[in-house]
Amino acid sequence: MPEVTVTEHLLLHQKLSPHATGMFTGLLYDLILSGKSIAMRINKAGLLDVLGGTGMVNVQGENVQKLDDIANHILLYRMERCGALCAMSSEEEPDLIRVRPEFPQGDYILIFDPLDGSSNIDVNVNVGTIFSIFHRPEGGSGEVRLEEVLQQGCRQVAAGYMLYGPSTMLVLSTGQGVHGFTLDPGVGEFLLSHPNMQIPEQGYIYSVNEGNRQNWSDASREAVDWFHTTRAANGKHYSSRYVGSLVADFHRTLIYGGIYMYPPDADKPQGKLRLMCEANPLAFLAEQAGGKASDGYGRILERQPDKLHARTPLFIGSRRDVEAVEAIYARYPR
Ligand code: P6P
Repeated sequence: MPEVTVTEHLLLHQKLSPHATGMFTGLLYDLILSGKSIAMRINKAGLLDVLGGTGMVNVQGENVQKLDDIANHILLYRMERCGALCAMSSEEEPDLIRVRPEFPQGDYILIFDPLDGSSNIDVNVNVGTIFSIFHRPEGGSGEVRLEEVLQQGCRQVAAGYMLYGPSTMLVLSTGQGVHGFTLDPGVGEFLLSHPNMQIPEQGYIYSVNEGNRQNWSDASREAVDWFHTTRAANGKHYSSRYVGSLVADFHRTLIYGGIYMYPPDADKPQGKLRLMCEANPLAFLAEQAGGKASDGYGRILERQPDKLHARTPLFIGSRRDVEAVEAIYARYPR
């Protein structure tokens, strides 16, 4: 396969929206540079003093790992200087971050989870950076207001993730399909390796933390039990796979099909996953790849966030597998 870089792919193969100009490719350049920097630290984590926790607890109530903090600060530093943003939101930061006036301003808004799945770092399991990109609403000027950031996921102009695993990958959509790029460490470039990624219409893998079963509602139990008793796309029974890193579980689902589920439970009635920095970007990718993403009752991309760190239940993957869950939930009142 000829070596197609991300920039070439965007400029030659993606009819970027008219107002994109070079600002978007500039945004992506600095996002990719941040990912390479994070990947370099993760690949040597065992040799640097970057494993384990910081002893801090973040706005999510989660223990902050050292690499969470490193990844977060790499992205905040780099992206504030990229010249394409007016504001950012990080899973690790309680409040909206407005680009300071001493830095070049742009019209894009970046929302990210700097290092998803970081509880797995100490055991060398895949982790990733998830990002969501919006345009500031038309006519917005002066200090960015929170209302301008709290947009439905269907208004994203781009979304994707960087997956730090056996190879480092960038999976990206700008609204014209989903395309995967693999980092060639020899040249330091992400090169097109997975053009036009498509989720199979039905899969043979379901992915959920069944340890939460005792806290699920009847609807959630029935939805998960469906995958215990229904014949999968391969004519056999469904297999269960759960990495515990959303990016890794989603990436497998994107390629092999099937479904990833994080139902609400008694402890987390709105679900655990964050709408804006986890569910929305992956839902954008899932739909662009021919799949679906639901909260059990409707499209993730139509949920209206009421706050930066809003949570949501998530059922995402093959269209027929997600629809099977929605048909079960439809029989239970909200
Ligand atoms: P549990 C990681 O903290 C994360 O946000 C996702 O990456 C992952 O899918 C999920 O939480 C795992 O949660 O409750 O199964 O450990």
